[in-house]
Order: sequence, then structure tokens, then C-alpha cells
Amino acid sequence: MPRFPADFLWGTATAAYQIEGAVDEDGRGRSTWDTFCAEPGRVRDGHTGEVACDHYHRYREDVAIMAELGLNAYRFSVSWPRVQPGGTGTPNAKGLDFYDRLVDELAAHGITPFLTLHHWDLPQELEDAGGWLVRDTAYRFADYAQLVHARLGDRVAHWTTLNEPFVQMAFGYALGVHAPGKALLMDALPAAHHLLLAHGLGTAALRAAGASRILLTNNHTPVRPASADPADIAAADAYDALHNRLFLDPVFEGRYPDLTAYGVSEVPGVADGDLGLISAPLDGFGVNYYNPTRIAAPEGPDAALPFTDAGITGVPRTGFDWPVVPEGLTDLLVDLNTRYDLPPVYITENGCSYPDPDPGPSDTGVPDPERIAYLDSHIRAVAAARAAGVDVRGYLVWSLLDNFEWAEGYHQRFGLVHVDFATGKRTPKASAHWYRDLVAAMR
Ligand code: GBH
Repeated sequence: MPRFPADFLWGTATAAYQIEGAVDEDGRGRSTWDTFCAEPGRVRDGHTGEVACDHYHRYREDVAIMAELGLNAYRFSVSWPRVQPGGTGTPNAKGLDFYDRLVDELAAHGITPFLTLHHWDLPQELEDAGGWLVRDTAYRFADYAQLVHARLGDRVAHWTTLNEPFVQMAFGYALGVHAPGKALLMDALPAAHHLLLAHGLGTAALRAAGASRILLTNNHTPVRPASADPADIAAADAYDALHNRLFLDPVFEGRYPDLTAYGVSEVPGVADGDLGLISAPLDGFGVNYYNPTRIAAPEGPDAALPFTDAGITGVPRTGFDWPVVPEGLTDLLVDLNTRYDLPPVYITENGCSYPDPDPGPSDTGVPDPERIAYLDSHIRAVAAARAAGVDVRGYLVWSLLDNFEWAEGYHQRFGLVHVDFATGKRTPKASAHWYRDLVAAMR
């Protein structure tokens, strides 16, 4: 393994709805994910985040595990409805108290917190008022950012506004496979702008409050045309515009990409000054990487979208059936660094899930050789990007714990640490021991 600097950040990432549980405790309000899980047929086998990893009660044990693994960074998200139950107005003190305790526990173990303000669990009342399809939600987000910062800004340095606005728009509002379950296709585009505007207004609010390390986390995929055919190349370019450039150009260049391939001449709802807010300088950029995408021309002249996903073949696959292509991470980072003037980069998620059924703990521990191979090859890919000049300063494995994997419920396990969901018992997998040894060797 190539060497990383001694001050490189090594850690794991989680998200509130996926691990906390305690959905009805201490005054928490309802989120779009509580609603979505309660609708029949939305989440596999009717699973919900009601208990999840019970991290709300077990956070001390979870921080102790990170400390045992020698990790020096932890990315978590704050549940908006826990700290502001209806998404507006007076904060819920007991909700903020939880994050206060968590942050103190991290500090006591020398672990740098990376706080994400919004990882998909929108207060249901805001969704009822239009959610990310309406502009007002962006202003509500800035108020929320300000009140969380007022409580935790003295101890949390790294503030991430949003997690993966592409997935929120595409899965939540265009395809309806995530909360709030709307299948609007291209009519979901206002959600992209309002999410980006929330990032911009949130950044301004955090900056005014004195925050000095503000990030956005996007998921990106390097796009490969299925062949050298110009139709495939054009389709790949259209896909790249929607998945990548729509969430990059406004942030780093203050303009929207050309979306004419989608019959869109202008992103709707953009007011004067919005792009200035959205492109305010950032102190870090979070990149979540899982796999590249192979894109071909759409099938038939009346295809609804200007591309089709041709699938990547001939490589290993994860439990989710996602292709394993570590060099895609090097390509992505080098490409982003060539196309944009990036602030320091953090890999804020990377990892893989176990196939069903759960192998579970045995006398030999929890063997997960596929995960070790995945992480080893992807960390080498980060080293290669660094060697090519990309300023990557941290790497966070998705995820610390097996957890509620959105529409797949508990069927996909991404953790370095196994969770027995019947009892809550945590058991570090072989990959956790491997990661601990890697991190120790880099110090
Ligand atoms: C992240 O999203 C989320 O931030 C996190 O909450 C989640 O638990 C984690 O990933 C794992 O899912 O169709 O084969 O080309 C990841 C977004 C979108 C990445 C779908 C992979 C499809 C792979 N993902 N994408 S494929």
C-alpha cells in the first residue's frame, strides 16, 4: 500500500435515519422516510428505521469502536426533524442535546467530526408544503443550518450542507424509489435547483456564523460511452450532464450545464443572485464513489430519456450487484480536478455491501474478504489520484455499521461492523481489523 500523510483523515460515514432509531423519542418530528417506510411496497419486506442500529442509545459504544479501530474522523448526519420537528421555528432542545453528547464523545476520543446537515430525512411538514419542489424549503434549510451551528459550531469544524442532491432529486422526485416517492421524471428538475439553492443559502448562513470549513458532498460516477459510435458518445455526454455537471457546474462555475438533450432550455426557477450563492467558495468537496456507468444511445426514437444504462460487464460485483471498478475512482478524481478548480477533496463515502444471506459472526469472526479487497483496491485508487496531483485529504468508509439501506431495508450490509438487528449486538468484521491495521501503519 502506498503511503498517505500522517495527518490524512481516516474514518467511516453514517447517516441519521439509517442508524439512529428512536424515531418517537425526545420530541422528534416525522420525516419523509418515516412516511415512505409506512407505505406498503416502498421498502423491501416493510423494513423501517424505527429501531435501526439503536445508535441514539448506543452512540457511546459506537464511538468506542471507532476509537479501538484508531480512526480519526467520523462523518454523521443530523436528523432535521429531531432538532426542528416541523422543519421551522424553535429548536427541540432534547434533539440538539443528543448531537451535543455525540460530539463531546467524539472529542473525548480525538475523532474529528464531519457533520452533514441533511442526508435525505426531510421534516414531513416541509414535504407537505412542497418539499424540494418549492423554493421556500431552501430558506428553511438555511435557518436550520444556522441553529445547528449555534449549538455545535464551537466543537464541530467540518460542516457539510447536503448529501448527494443528485440522488435526492433522481430517486426521491424523478423515479420515486426513495422518499417522498414522486415519479416526476424531468419535472423533478426544480428539486435540483432548490437543493443547490439550499446549499448556497446554508453556506452563506454558516459563513456568517463563522464556519471556516464548509463542504458539499456529491455522488459522482465516471461515465463511459458503450462504444465509439457518436450516438453512444452523445448519450454518455447527456448522462454526464444530468448526473455530474448539473451538480458541479453551478457550484464551481456559477452556471448550469446545457440540458437541451432533455428538451430543457433553462433550469426552471432560477432567480437573480441564486447562482452567486450556489457558487460561493467552499473549503472542501466531498466525493461519494461507488462505481462508473456505461451509457449507450436510447432505444427507439421515442425513448423518454436521451440515454440508456448499458451496464458494465466482466468485473466482480457487490451484494447490490454494483460493478467493482476501483480505477473508476482514480479516473473520476483526476477528471474532476482537470475540469474544475476544486478545494481539498474528501472521499466522504466508498464501500460495498454483503450479499444476502448475512454470513453473520462465527467462531472465526465475521469474514468479509470481498470488502477487504474492495477497500484495498479503492484506497490504492485514491493514492494514484493523489500521485496525479489531486489534493485528497481524507477517506471515509461507507459504513461504520450494517444499517438501514433505504429501499433495500436491512438486506444490504455495508458495515465494517456487523450488527445483529434482533439484539443490537455489534461485532467488528475482518475488514474492521484490516482497516485498523492499515490506519496504524500510516501513522
Ligand atoms: C449512498 O448513495 C448514500 O449516501 C448512503 O446513504 C447509502 O447507504 C449508500 O450510498 C449505499 O447505497 O445502478 O449499478 O450503476 C449512493 C448512491 C446510487 C450509488 C445508485 C450507486 C447505482 C449503481 N448510489 N448507484 S448501478
